Amino acid sequence: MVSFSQQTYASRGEQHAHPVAKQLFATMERKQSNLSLAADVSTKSELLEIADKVGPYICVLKTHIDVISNFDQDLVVQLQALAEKHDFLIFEDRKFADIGNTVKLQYGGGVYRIADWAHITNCHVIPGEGIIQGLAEVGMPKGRGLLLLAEMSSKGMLATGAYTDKNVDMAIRNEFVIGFIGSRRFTEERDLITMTPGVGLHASGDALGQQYRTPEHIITENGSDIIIVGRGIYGPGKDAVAEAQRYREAGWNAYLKRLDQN
Ligand code: BMP
Repeated sequence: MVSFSQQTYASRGEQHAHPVAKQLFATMERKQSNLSLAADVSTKSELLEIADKVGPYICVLKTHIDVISNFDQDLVVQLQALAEKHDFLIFEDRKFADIGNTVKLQYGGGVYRIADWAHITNCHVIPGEGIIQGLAEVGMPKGRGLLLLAEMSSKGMLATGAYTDKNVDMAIRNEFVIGFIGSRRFTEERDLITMTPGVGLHASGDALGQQYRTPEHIITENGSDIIIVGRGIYGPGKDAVAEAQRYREAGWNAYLKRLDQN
């Protein structure tokens, strides 16, 4: 069988059974973008502004909704409108990590009601498989998808070896799971999408343990599918639109190069 990383995003989308994965692959192909923006800004207006400016170049907008100091329901309404306008999916990087019953409450309710607006969210599997089942009870009926944090990008991270392997096993047997946060392709048993944070063209890291690798390393060499970029796009003194264009091109060229290696 041809490895999933040797197939086009378009054909993977056509074959995929999960509605969110299908939509994501189709969006990537349509926009020729495997770039996700990590929009870690702290106010409603900043988030809406960057989503509107960078929206045309990304396939996924990744949010940390709990860092927005003046969050309200209108923010979500406007984010959804921008997702329609610019054709991207919304990924709330919530990193759930509690028992199944608690994450159900956190995902479906509370102030943020994440399951109502985020196409994708993610979790740690540290509590065991019940966390996936709890999130699936809320997210599956709404047609949402889940990523497992099989690895992290930060220095000294503990998600390695047997723990990473357990993530892969759980992902394969849970249809709510569409993929991973991690640095590479993890399995050929099922088409699970890898999204990789810690991507930068210029810096090697930050003062708090973040580590950056290039799009080419992540996409061409490691077989990951989507690059997640934050400060590389909107950091101090940067022209966010120009940087988003640059990362989109770098990510897409790395994907074309991977296909060429067939
Ligand atoms: P930046 O490109 O500015 O370093 O941002 C990276 C983003 O990806 C942040 O939103 C962070 O929460 C997220 N992230 C990460 O950096 N490493 C991981 O392993 C998992 C993440 O979600």
